[in-house]
Amino acid sequence: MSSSLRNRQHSLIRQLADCIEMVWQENLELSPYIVPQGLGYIEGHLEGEKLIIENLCYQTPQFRKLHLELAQVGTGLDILHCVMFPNPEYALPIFGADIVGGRGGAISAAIADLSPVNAARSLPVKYSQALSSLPNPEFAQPRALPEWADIFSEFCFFVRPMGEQEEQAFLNRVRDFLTIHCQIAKAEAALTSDLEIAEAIAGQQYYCEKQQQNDKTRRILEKSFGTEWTDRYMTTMLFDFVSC
Ligand code: 18B
Repeated sequence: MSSSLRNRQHSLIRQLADCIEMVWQENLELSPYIVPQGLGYIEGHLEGEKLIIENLCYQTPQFRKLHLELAQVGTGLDILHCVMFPNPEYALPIFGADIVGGRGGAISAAIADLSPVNAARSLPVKYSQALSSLPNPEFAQPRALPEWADIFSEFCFFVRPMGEQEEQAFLNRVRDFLTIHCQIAKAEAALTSDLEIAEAIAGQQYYCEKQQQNDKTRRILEKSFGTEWTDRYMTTMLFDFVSC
């Protein structure tokens, strides 16, 4: 996608959006994903603050939905949101990332994780081995996770990157996570046990219900689109799940 929005966003967001798309294209068999009616490109401005959202989605045999979202609030706030929802027939964790920052200014929040959604709520050994062997740079300002965030793995990193060098370190670590994830996913065989598939579906539901509790996301959307729209958006576009 040659996005007009990303070219106007914070350089870390632009670089990460390009990186995510490149890793997907190089490693996965992408097919189009039909975005719900009216939710591809969205503009809203209820309380005077204009919010623009661009959504890009794909699907693959291993992933029911790959979602990359770029958003711009007013003149000062840029957001990148990305979630890779596995097809529940594959025993894969959920990759998620969220970057929030002022344009030209500092990034206030940068988070990425591969979150387990199996019954044991622990990452498959293949993942923990690969992730443990990555370089793990120190960030000067790590951030504490909120209360709802018990869904994340021990590899989750949540920081306020200080300066260009830390932004690049964040980008490199996300690229490593994505590459490991796509390579493991590509080689993964489908589950054959109905019980394990049901557990994967329940794990995705739990993940989504927790993410839907993020009031900081909700508040930004509500200011421009109201509560009803925001509720629909958070449950159908950002964190949708299939029930058993
Ligand atoms: N998120 N984020 O995606 N969120 O979507 N995000 C914020 O500096 C949006 C995800 C996560 O401290 C903040 O405090 C909007 C995924 C966590 O209480 C803002 C959209 C993950 C926090 C937004 C969006 C995720 C957080 C506050 C839709 C993880 C900290 C920024 C486009 C995989 C929450 C700040 C806390 C913060 C906004 C995590 C403004 C509008 C996939 C843990």
